[in-house]
Amino acid sequence: MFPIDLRSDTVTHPTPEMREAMARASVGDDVYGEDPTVNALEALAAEMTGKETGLFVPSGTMGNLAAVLAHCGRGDEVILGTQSHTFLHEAGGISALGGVHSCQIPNQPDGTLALEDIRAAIRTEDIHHPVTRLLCLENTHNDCGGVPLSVEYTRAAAEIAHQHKMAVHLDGARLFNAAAALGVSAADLAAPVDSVTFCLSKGLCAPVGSVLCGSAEFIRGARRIRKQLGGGMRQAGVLAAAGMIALEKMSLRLEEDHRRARLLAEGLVSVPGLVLNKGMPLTNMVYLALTDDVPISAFAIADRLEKESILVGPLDARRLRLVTHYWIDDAAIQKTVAAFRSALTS
Ligand code: TLP
Repeated sequence: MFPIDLRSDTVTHPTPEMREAMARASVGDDVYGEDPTVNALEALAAEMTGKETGLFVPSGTMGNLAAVLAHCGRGDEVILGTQSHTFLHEAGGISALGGVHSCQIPNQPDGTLALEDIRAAIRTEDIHHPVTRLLCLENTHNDCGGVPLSVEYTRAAAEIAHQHKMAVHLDGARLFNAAAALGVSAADLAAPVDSVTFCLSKGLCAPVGSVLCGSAEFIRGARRIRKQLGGGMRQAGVLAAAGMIALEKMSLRLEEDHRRARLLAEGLVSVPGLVLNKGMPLTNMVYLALTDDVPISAFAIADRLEKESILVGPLDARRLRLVTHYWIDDAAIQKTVAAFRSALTS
């Protein structure tokens, strides 16, 4: 029996249909551009994000890294949020491997970067300054609670960047969750930006992979960088086959995960000692905090739940994150709420 694994949507296993498609996939050497399934996936990803072309990469981290390195040279500056995944959780790759300087500005609680902060962060022409080359946004914004950023906001932020001859990259690891939550298409959300990464291996359930999309010229550069990073894969069609199902089918069912995240949040706030510290979920993430009177830590609660085969993600001693996905059903939600209640009241 699988545990009820709410630590992330990255834990999703491929569906039986994906496993069958993986077994049947036509493959070729993708570094030669000869894997038909990868080519089909890249074309579909480009179509769904409204971009010219796509590049299959092993992870969201590599997609963001290849994008930043394709947009920026050594010593150039990227503006990104203090709570962004690229700044917090990608091991400093953009500076370690690309020599790219980061200018971090605060994320607002809704995941956005204030437009006036973006304007103020753009460097003036001065020999002492790095050149501000890129703005990075994240949608949905993970650390801000899985919040979706609207088309209007994305357009306004991108307009500022473009006025200053900067490019805009969108970390859309959960772009399809944002699209489902806002009732718009992924292409609508990506239209204002120059490049976008989205992940197949999170809520979309594929075992491995992300796609970076942008103009043909940009992707040519990113393809070389992927090779430099060691991310050129060979018969990757076995992975891309699962990615096709992720895009064609799994992208259509994400509202179900969002409904369950709300159900989970509603259940958990009825448990004494628990509060939602990033508000009611708008997509698939529930961020919880313990009230001051709770005598045990979030780590202790996670250990206790693990004994009942329920895995949750403590972020620090007082906060936890729970993420819903395809393998979490209504019964799992009820069981999780009951387990929290017994951990906190007995
Ligand atoms: N996020 C993971 C952890 O790394 C925190 C998670 O469990 O949520 N962008 C965003 C917004 C992400 O949330 C993630 C993964 C990535 C990029 C990186 O994707 P991978 O794990 O495929 O490198």
